[in-house]
Amino acid sequence: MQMEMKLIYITFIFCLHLANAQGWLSFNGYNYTVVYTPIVNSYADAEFGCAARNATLANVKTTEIQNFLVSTMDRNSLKDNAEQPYSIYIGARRNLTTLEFQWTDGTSADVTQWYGGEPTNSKGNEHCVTMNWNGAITGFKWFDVSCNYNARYICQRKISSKHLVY
Ligand SMILES: [Ca+2]
Repeated sequence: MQMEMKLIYITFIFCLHLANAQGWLSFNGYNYTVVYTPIVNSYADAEFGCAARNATLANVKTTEIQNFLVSTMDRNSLKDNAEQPYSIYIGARRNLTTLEFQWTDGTSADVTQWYGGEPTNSKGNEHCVTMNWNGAITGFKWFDVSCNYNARYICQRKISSKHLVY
């Protein structure tokens, strides 16, 4: 009997681990996950990482989504990015013709969460967007950055009956 209990307990812990590893959280019809590791060194790699999860980079179209994502961030997992701490790619990118920022679905980013003074488009080379957390200073507000930047990323996928929600 004791052995059986042990087995149930181990199975339970294992499932818990899987659920955490999966790490998808739902909000308003979408699942989101923040990929903390490995840190990617370009927007393209972040896109690829989301595609591998049957997802796209997160389109943070509303303040509600922004607030939800901020509330779920694991601050402790954001500590060891040496080059530029605490940056996380989202799905906004500058359209090089109009210079406006667009989401991965081509809609324009009308509601934005820029940090004060951003976007700066420094050296005319900052066409991607990250949330940045440097404690209360930047509070996950957005920065335009080079698309070859070391950062984590957030993926989203629409919830459908095909996807299990953990
Ligand atoms: Ca900038």
